[in-house]
Amino acid sequence: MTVILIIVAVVVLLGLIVGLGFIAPRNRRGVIEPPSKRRAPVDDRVVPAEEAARAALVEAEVDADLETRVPVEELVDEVVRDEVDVDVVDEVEIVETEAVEVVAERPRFRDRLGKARAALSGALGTIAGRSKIDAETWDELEEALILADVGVASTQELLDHLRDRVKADGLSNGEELLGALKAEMTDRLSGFDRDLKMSTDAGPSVWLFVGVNGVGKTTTIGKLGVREVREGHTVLMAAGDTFRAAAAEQLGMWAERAGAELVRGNEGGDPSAVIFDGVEAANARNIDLVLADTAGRLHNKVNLMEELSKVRRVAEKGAGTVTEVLLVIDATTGQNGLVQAKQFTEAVELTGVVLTKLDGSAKGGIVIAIHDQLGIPVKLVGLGEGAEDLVPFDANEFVEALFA
Ligand SMILES: Nc1nc2c(ncn2[C@@H]2O[C@H](COP(=O)(O)OP(=O)(O)O)[C@@H](O)[C@H]2O)c(=O)[nH]1
Ligand SMILES: [Mg+2]
Repeated sequence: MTVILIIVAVVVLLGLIVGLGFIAPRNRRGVIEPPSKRRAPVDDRVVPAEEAARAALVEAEVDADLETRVPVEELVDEVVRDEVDVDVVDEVEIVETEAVEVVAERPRFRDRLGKARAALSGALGTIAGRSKIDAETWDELEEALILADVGVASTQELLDHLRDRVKADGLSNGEELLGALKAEMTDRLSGFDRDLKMSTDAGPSVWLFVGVNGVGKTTTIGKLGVREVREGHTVLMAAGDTFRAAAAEQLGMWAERAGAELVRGNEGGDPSAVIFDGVEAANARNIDLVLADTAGRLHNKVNLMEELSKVRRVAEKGAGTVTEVLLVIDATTGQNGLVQAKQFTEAVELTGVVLTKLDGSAKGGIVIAIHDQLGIPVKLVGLGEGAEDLVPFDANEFVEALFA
């Protein structure tokens, strides 16, 4: 009996010990916390993909030596592929836009050159009425040409040539003299290649726009973007004017209108970096053409010219080819435009001129001066502020309009 009691006591004791052993790991509420629900410790080294891309882009910001920098194409490519929200990437934004249909109606020189024509034709009208060509006729013609912005040098060249013609062809009155002047002007404007070139190599073509502030660079890019998209090209606009944020906004509006893409940087950022990244983004997306805007002012002229030389070099460091460097000149600034052109040719080799605002108070003669004195063709002419108001320069049509 005692033995049975002892066995029972031992069994009860063992039971108690085992029972307590099960209860011990439980918490007060009796719930076992599954290990999977436990919070992982915070790891500061884990960064979201967008932030990583952004950090990489910021790191890759040009200013330092571009030869040794991280190749941006991979980064941009990654940004493009990951469709990162443009707001997240504050170093380079790639903005997608949709094409908007624009009704094309090309303005004519004759209709828009009102002021230019008035300047010349008033004076020429008197000359046309002369029955003989004498010293007075030559003086009047010289004055008319200078007033029409042809410039002193080109006016002298024109007059010398006309004197020869008068002798050689026996011209005897004002009307014949003007006929010879018209022919000579047309001749001086002929023989230039005014086509805008596309690269035949792989990778995008880059058209760079330079010129002082306010001449119409951004507007010209916008108009041209509309035209090129309509003609079947894919276009990316690079907002290389980082001087003011508003400049990128203005280009952005044109990009939207044209159905082009936009790459922009931060205000005050490196223009070369923005344009380089624009070219790489265009390459990654098989875009044909990059229209690159630049600032028209910096702290001083030397800075601006150095900046532009760098932009020109850097624009070709990646996959693209610079096929046009277009100087934009405001025709209303007259001979000052020629001075600007001389300065810009020292910084970059120009392939052509865009002469804007010929619809304004411009006198038109600057066209002759640019061809004569610089040997650079005017490729495009701005005849207004609208999308359709950019036309290819046509020598015959232009001279006809001046004399009409
Ligand atoms: N009338 C006229 N205005 C123009 C023409 N091209 C540009 N503009 C205007 O000139 C001003 C300056 O142009 P913008 O493109 O901002 O010049 P940017 O500083 O060189 O980029 C704007 O108000 C344009 O609308 C043109 O061909 N004719
Ligand atoms: Mg601008």
